[in-house]
Amino acid sequence: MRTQVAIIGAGPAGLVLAHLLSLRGIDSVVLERQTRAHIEARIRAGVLEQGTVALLEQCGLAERLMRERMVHDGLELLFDGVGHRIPLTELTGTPITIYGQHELVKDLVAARLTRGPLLFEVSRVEVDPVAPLVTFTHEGEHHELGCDFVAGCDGFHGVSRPSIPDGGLRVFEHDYPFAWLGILAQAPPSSEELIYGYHQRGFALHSMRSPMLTRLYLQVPPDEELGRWPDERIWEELRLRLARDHDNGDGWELADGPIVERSITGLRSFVADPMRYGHLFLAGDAAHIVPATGAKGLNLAVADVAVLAEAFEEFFHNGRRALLDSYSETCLRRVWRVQHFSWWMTSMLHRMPDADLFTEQLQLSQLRYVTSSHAAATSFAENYVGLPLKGV
Ligand code: RFL
Ligand code: PHB
Repeated sequence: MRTQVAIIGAGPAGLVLAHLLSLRGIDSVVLERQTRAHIEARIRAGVLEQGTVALLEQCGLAERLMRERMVHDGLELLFDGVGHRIPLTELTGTPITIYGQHELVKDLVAARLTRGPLLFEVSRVEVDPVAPLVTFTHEGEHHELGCDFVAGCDGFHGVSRPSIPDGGLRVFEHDYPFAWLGILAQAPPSSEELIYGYHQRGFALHSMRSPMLTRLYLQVPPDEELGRWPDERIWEELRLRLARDHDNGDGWELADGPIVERSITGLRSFVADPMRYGHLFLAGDAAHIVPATGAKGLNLAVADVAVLAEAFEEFFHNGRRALLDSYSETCLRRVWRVQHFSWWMTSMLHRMPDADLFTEQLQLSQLRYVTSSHAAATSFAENYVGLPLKGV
């Protein structure tokens, strides 16, 4: 077997890259460890930046997204029992889109299968970033896939990044002393927009997937077990953390319903630099992780592969390597902006386990500033809706 670009991983990064390459007449083979049903049911991101939506639209991947998405012009920061709206569109000219990552993955898989090979349930994937070569097992048979380049789009726990020899990368990391317990519930959203809640008991987030599906998150300890959170406890804690003061409240209540999915995810910041070794290019979560508070991971993954697809085009069509050589630097500028924003938003909104009263007052002061100063709200909003794909 031979192809121009071997793509490891059929998440948003791998699937969007495969599509962009196909539109440019560049062959690729996508290898995915999981089944199709598994990746199409994996509940993850929900917020798409306008730049991500525009790119998907331009390359013909957004037909269902444009029909079914929810467009939000603002979000709410809730603290001291009072909600403060940040009017994102008014401040930046740009709204955000709510559309489930698993819905997007369904659209991307369907598009890919009409244009080129995507193999599910591959195992024993090994990457040689220098040869370059990818070997794997599929339907009981061993395969060797020769290629010009490998795109490592296999997420944080994939095999691409570990195939780089010691010393080939510098890694920057930051762990947070908490995790998120996320649920998807069959209940109508209790607000038209997202609510990010800062509370003495910990952070809570109200999001949604459709007029009948609510997505909610609670800050929990990093080693928390799901078994300790029966449904009643989850709803009670969400009600406490998302509550409003009676004086200012408008009778707001959190609607509940059957919980159809639940999971606990740690929060982490991680950057691999450079995002390249030999003929292997890393993209998306394989190269960097941001805490989910800023809603940026999927958007960063798409931004990476937009840059990578252009670089491959320059190479295959014009024989020029300059864009391949600048790939990592171009992406990392955006990655670090997003790292800072995601870390900053996380630090502002979460309850630190060892927090002193001083830290708490700093958080509250920052929240008051962001929600009362036009300049601070605009800075928050332009980062949240997403800086331009290029030129960060
Ligand atoms: P993915 O989606 O992890 O896809 C990697 C794919 O590679 C496969 N794979 C392999 N395939 C072959 N061989 C191997 N050895 C392999 N090892 C792994 C995996 O099965 C998988 O299919 O990475 P990608 O494409 O880089 O996309 C990144 C995004 O998925 C991620 O950044 C976001 O989900 C992060 N994220 C959010 N991002 C946003 O932009 N907005 C959000 O609102 C948002 N919310 C979230 C999030 C992530 C969350 N979790 C669960 C981590 C909320 C949560 C709770
Ligand atoms: C989601 O809807 O899953 C979501 C929304 C905002 C975030 C993270 C996740 O910051």
